Amino acid sequence: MDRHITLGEFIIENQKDFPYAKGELSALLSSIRLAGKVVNQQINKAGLAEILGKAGKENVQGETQAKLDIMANEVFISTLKNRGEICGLASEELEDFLAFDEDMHKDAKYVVLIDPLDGSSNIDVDITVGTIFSIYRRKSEPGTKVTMEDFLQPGDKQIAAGYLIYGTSTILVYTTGNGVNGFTFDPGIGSFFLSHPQMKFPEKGNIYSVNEGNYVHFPAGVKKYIKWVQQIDENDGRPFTSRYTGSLVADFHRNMLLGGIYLYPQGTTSPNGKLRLLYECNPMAFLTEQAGGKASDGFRRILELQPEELHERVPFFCGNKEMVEKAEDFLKTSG
Ligand code: AHM
Ligand code: MG
Repeated sequence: MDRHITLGEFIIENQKDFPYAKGELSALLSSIRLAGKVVNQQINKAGLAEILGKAGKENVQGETQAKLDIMANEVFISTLKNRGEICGLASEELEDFLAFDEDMHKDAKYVVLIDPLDGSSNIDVDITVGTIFSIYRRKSEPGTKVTMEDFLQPGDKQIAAGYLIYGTSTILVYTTGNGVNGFTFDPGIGSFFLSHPQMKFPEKGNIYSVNEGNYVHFPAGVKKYIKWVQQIDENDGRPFTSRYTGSLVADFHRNMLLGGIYLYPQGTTSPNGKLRLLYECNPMAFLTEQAGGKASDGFRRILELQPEELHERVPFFCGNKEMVEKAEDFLKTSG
């Protein structure tokens, strides 16, 4: 890896892409970088520090929280709050959004939506997890208290989005609407270095990522698509390879590097699938499109969906354009 450009330098250098930017977005991205370093360090020593396992509480979605879910949530909230660049934050782990209205936040223009620890079922078994973030400009007047409307914006209004992947390396990947770039953390130096400039889905992909244990619940179109990817066809490299970790960040990252599709469809017991529009699908959809891919709910572009509530779920299909379009064709014809 070429250790020439740090994430900090890159953020400052690219600040000029924003005609209205006065450095707040750069400062906000730097706060996310800092919180990511703290969470990364905690995850790495989790087994030793005895912070693995369940916390004995449920989050707003009725899911059991892991100790690290709570830790990551607290680290991101306190880091972002203490630096004053945002006026509010919504988290997958909290029922309501937080409004920051101390003096230091009064001119803040941005709100952040976050899934602090994605893939938390993988924490205790040493499999990759991640953090997903999404940034919008507030709609309400600066100086007033943030409102629900500031958070319920369609994904195409995102100013920036990205994720941290805590894997064999820790990598921060983000976009501000000008391509997708990835930065690998060097723990010896304590800095992220540009390692994946201008990330793009390869032209063709041959990986599909889906929880096939739910097959029986899927709509007919998805069942047919899965059977189609498993058929032999030398022209397009089928059967495709199945890879599914249970961490969206890990499955997405691999598919963007190698070419593939990620699916979390609706099912008979979960009419909107599992993934959350605001914390997971919108940021991943923004990255997907910026990397030349496609993200939809099977019929509609994710980034155009008008959110109705903070924790709403949506079926999610994202990855190489051609692969997502094929899945959509099956859904259109078979439902
Ligand atoms: P989480 O944010 O509570 O960890 O849930 C989201 C995760 C995704 O990372 C992953 O792709 C999916 O849930 C896995 O769900 P399942 O175990 O149903 O396959
Ligand atoms: Mg998640």
